[in-house]
Amino acid sequence: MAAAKEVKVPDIGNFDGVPVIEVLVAPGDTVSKDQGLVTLESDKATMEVPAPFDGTVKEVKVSEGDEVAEGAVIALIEESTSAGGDETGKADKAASDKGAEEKPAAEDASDKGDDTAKQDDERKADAQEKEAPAPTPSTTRRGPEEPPVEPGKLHVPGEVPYASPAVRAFARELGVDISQVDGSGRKGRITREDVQGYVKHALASGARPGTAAGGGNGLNLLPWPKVDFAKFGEIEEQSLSRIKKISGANLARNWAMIPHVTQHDDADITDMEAFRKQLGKENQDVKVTPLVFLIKAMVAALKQYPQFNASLSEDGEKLILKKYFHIGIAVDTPDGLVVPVIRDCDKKGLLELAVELGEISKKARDKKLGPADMSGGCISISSLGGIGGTKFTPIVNAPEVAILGVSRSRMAPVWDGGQFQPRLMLPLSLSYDHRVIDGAAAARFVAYLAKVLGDLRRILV
Ligand code: CAO
Repeated sequence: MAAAKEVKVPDIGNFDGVPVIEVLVAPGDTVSKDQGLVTLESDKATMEVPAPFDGTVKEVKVSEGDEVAEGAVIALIEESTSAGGDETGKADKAASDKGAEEKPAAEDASDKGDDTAKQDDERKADAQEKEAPAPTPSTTRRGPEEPPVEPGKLHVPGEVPYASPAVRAFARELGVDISQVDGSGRKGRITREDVQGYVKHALASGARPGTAAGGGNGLNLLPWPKVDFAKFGEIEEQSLSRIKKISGANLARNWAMIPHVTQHDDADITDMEAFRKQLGKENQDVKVTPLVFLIKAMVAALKQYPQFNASLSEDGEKLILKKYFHIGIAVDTPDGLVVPVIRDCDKKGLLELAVELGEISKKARDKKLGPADMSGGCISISSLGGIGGTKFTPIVNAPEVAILGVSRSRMAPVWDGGQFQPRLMLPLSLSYDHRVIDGAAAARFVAYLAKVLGDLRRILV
């Protein structure tokens, strides 16, 4: 019998303390290669840590609510000697994949029926509470191991709220800041119903989830219209995907908190397009689209105007200027929008970027992107050029300070001083954070981008 091997958290980018939101296996389970063992959730995404080989789980080293970093041991697995894994393993995988894709922990609990789920939840929390070591101030664990509240005492804002990981996950999905929710459970524990009640109250009072109900940083907007659409005709309800819920909350925050302005301009890409076509003919195994030229032009513009390669500090007091050139690319997937990042674009050639763009787009559409793939971006490009449109106003991807929207190129008559010439024009739309970028700087930045795209030799300057 082979000795059990340690399975560790792989490279998840520059993240420490990433919460384990779901443990998908238990000792004794048969697992097959690539089957998810645990689910981690950073601010950007959720990802599963997969089994590196077929085998049997001997020990699980983490619990829901633990926080982990690269290299942390997740489980001990004894590698199976038979190749290919057995049918049980495959069935387990199918079940766990389904669970991971379709049912966050919180929803699992709710599906059991409110009472049973609530009792299960209470029992689990109680058991874990008894087993948990005495918490210390430096502890990095979260969830049920957090300090219990005195009997009967409700949560006071500012204190660490006490809620199970399932309830926390549920609150996160709804964009609710759990520290704002009062707990009605035993010892002041926050229950799923408390979160639901908070959202209902927030909606009724005009505030949105994630803001203090009826005040705080709430925008004091009218309540969301409540309409019985079925009264007007046939309808069908569809749940939003997990990506849509996460990106939706981010987009709403960025739209509400960043004073956006969008600057439009056109680049003459007639010569660039001729070169692109030539490059495509010479390298038929690589798809070279206008986007890779935009990435290179973006690097040149960021070098020329460094305040666009920057982020505001959390307190809004400082600008953090970046000396690297990592560019986020908005990718449309059936589940929603994701923004993987291509790193060190200044050091890569057009063909290398084209290959990488193809790889990350595929990875995004195959739902294989992890937090590391989506972090560290300096500025984003959202290209709808392959689809159509003349202009649009993209939303800045905080904490970046600008985003470039690209629409479809078109032939247009351009006056050359003596006559009109047919030129291929590419519409550019730069949305920027007006707290950081002045309108004149944005106009110069986009004009420079257009100049580089009009004469690619400028990339070398
Ligand atoms: N003008 C004219 N044609 C364009 C173009 C433009 N600006 N940009 C791309 N095209 C062409 C390409 O050359 C390609 O043509 P062929 O099929 O003849 O080779 C075709 O349109 C399709 O391109 P593509 O979309 O597959 O490739 P891309 O490199 O341009 O974009 C990717 C890749 C992943 C960014 C894109 O597929 C995508 O997902 N875009 C949507 C992004 C999005 O949803 N943004 C909105 C976010 S909300 O702010």
